[in-house]
Formats: sequence, structure tokens, C-alpha cells
Amino acid sequence: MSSLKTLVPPKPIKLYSCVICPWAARTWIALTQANVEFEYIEIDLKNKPEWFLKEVNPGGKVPTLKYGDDIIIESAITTEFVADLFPEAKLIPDDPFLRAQSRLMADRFMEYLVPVYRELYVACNVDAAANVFGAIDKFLPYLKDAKPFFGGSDHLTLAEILIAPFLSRLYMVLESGLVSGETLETLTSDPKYEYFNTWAQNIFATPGLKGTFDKTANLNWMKERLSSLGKL
Ligand SMILES: N[C@@H](CCC(=O)N[C@@H](CS)C(=O)NCC(=O)O)C(=O)O
Repeated sequence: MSSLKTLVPPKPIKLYSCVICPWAARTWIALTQANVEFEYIEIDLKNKPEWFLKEVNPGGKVPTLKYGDDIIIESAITTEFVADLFPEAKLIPDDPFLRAQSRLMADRFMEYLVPVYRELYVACNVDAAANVFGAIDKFLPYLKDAKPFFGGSDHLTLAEILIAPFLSRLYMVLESGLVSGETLETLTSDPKYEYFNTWAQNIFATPGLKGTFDKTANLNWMKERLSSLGKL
């Protein structure tokens, strides 16, 4: 729940992140959405600071969450940690069945739609855009009561937070002009995809997404990659 009140953690939180990392974005979104007080530290992944590797995370990955003196890694775990630490933010549905269903929804999104995101954004196979439709068709039965969010929730919960960084980058590529505009046109105008598209737009309009997603930096990353692959 996006509360106006700033949530002060029992111990200081530091998030080591990188603007172009969707995994790190999960925890960043959770902290931002819940309006938690934390320190954001940007890590240059191409040139990782010595202190980060020595004193924070020898594994060298983001997200890394520091809570007091403790280190927590792996985005699904760091994000759930935020939800657990701030029950008042209601990032996890109260009802156990709804919770189970929301986890299944997130799993299915990772199974069906993240491969399309990877193909488009990471592999820069710009001809793969239309694959999004088959993936959405398989995913839709798991997206229950998205009114406006999963399970009829009026705010983002954990499952959607885990999904959001990939969903936002997927749309970013479709909107970028780097791929044919036909896919976006169908996605946003065909009644068959209205439910999915409205849900996606609702997610993009949340404080968690608006406060964290840097489209320019992420698009630049893709352009550099396209260029290094000789595709731009
Ligand atoms: N399974 C990890 C994946 C995190 C990940 O791969 N992060 C990338 C950036 S997007 C990273 O830190 N790469 C640096 C490296 O592998 O050295 C998670 O969910 O947290």
C-alpha cells in the first residue's frame, strides 16, 4: 500500500542496485511503493567498486540489501524481506489462498513472458516482438481479478512487484521504435488484450514504478547492446 507516512525501518536499510537491472528494481520498487526510508547506492556493474566486493557482497551482484550489519541477497528474497519487515504496507495478501495464487501468477509470468523480454531486450532480436501474444495468451488465465491489481487489490502486492521490472522493460522496447510498432498497436487496441494492457498500465502508474524506472538509461543500454551486436 502506498502510504503517505514514511516507514522507518528498525535498522538502517541500504540498497545496492543498478538502474538497468530488473532484478534489483524489484526491491527498489517494494521500498519505494511502501514509502520506506532507505539509502540507495548505485553500483557500476562494468566497474564494480573494490569496497562493494570486499565489504558488502563478494558475489558482486545487485540487488544486495544491507539491513543493519546483515546482508541479504537474491531479488525474490530481498523483496519478500521488505514485505515481511513492513506488514503495515500490506505487500503480501492476507488470504493464504490468494497469496498462493499470486505466487503462481508471478511464476507463470516468469515462465511465459520473461523469455520474450530476454529475446527482445537482452538478445536484441527485434523480430521477436510478436511472440508476446502467444505468451500473454498462456499467462492470462493466471491473472485473476486485476481490478486494478491482482486479486482485486487496490495497491501493488509482491507478485506484481516481482513482475513489474520485466513488464515495464518489455513495453519500453515495444514503444521504443527499435522494433516494429505493429505489436504495440495490437496490444493497446485489440479488445483481446485490453485486460492485460489495462493491468500493465495500472502497474506503470504506481509510485513504485514511477519513482524507480529510468526509461532513458534502460533504452540507452539496449541501444549500446544493439550497436555492439552490429544491429544498430
Ligand atoms: N538471481 C539474482 C540475479 C541478479 C543479477 O543477475 N543481477 C545482475 C545485474 S541485472 C548482476 O548483478 N550482475 C553482475 C554480475 O553478475 O557480476 C537475483 O534475482 O537477485
